[in-house]
Amino acid sequence: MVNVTDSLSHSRGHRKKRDKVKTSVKRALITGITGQDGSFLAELLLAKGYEVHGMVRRASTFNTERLDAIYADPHEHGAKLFLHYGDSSEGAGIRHILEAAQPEEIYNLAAQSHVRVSFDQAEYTANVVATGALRILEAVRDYAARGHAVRLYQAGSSEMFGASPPPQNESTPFYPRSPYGVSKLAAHWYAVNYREAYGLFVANGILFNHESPRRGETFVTRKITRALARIKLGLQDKLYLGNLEARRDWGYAGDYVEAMWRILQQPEAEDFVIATGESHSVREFLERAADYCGVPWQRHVERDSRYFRPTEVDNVCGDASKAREKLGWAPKVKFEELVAMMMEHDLELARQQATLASAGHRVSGRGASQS
Ligand code: NDP
Ligand code: GDR
Repeated sequence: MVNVTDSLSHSRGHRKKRDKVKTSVKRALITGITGQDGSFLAELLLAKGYEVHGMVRRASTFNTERLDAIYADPHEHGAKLFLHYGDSSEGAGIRHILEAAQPEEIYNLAAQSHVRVSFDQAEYTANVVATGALRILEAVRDYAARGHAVRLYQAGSSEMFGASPPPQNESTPFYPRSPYGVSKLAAHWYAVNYREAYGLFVANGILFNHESPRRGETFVTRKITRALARIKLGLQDKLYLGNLEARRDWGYAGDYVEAMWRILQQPEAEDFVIATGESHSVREFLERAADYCGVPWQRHVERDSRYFRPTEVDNVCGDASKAREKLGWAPKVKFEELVAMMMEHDLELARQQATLASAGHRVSGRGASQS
């Protein structure tokens, strides 16, 4: 597990040394580094030779599991990943991290990112997602005024389009349908305003849904693949879901973090839609995943009103022509491959759990009925 405090103190000492010997290594700061996208982006940037700094919020349990594969003890020579405690709800901490890390690129990925939860925690979501982005922009504004050349990526969402009919591109009117969507839209416009008012390099990525085996267990794709695998291995019997008719444009997270990086390498800061251009219903995802592992899903899936949203986004499908033309970006992983990749991963996890269960160990069924 990653020791953030050790990493933080080391990074401060590290900066003192670096101030004396200027290097040409690029430094990036990722907020939300412990999330799905943060972990993929950190891997990508490390592979490109960046020194990567991540903001991690304090939790009572380890929350750095997704970083285990790339973490090296900061005391070791040549460590390139540094973690700092911070939270989007606190501006002072963000400023301290900028001073410690001195990044040339910042990726603001931190968010309460669950749409259904945002209806229960609307005020908190606004604080972290909307005002959190504003706090970063204010810190970046001062950091740039002190002579630092810096570029900021703001993680926007197709949820900002909400009820606007597909296909959605950069000119489609916004019509968010949840506190999360409204908060992301506020962050989007803050970013545009700071770009125009202060000449900062701030770019919005408007990303459609992207998934992976690292997807949080309460988002619908992972909830489905994880539950079907456990049903297949006899570890659970029921899967409770909400609206199966909603349509999403699902891509692969590994492809999408490449787009984030390319957005910050452009000569000018601009906003980009990132999507596959193909949409599927939740039902289609469920059917394909169930076919893949041979589970008769109709026998196991039940509907639960808790998972319906007061206002739903019925249909999103992105038009990423601008990204294709200007960034040279195109998604590599197709829908079918994505489902297979996630199913394979969760079948392996379920096999491990079944082995433990058959040896008499207690195996947690946590998450089987969440969000
Ligand atoms: P995740 O939910 O997997 O990760 C969110 C990250 O934000 C985690 O590292 C989480 O920390 C951190 N975080 C949450 N609250 C705070 C806080 N108060 N202060 C600091 N950090 C916090 O999201 P994804 O990786 O899927 O998404 C990354 C970003 O992209 C998010 O902003 C999301 O809204 C946006 N987005 C995602 C899309 C998708 O399909 N995945 C599509 C479009 C936009 P912890 O690990 O401790 O919970
Ligand atoms: P979304 O993703 O809301 O699009 O936001 P999610 O996987 O939560 O929902 C997709 C669709 O599935 C329907 N659904 C269910 N959803 C969940 N979570 N749980 C269920 O049991 C369930 N049953 C049906 C939902 O109603 C919805 O229509 C994701 C997040 O990553 C955001 O942060 C990001 O901005 C957007 O994608 C783009």
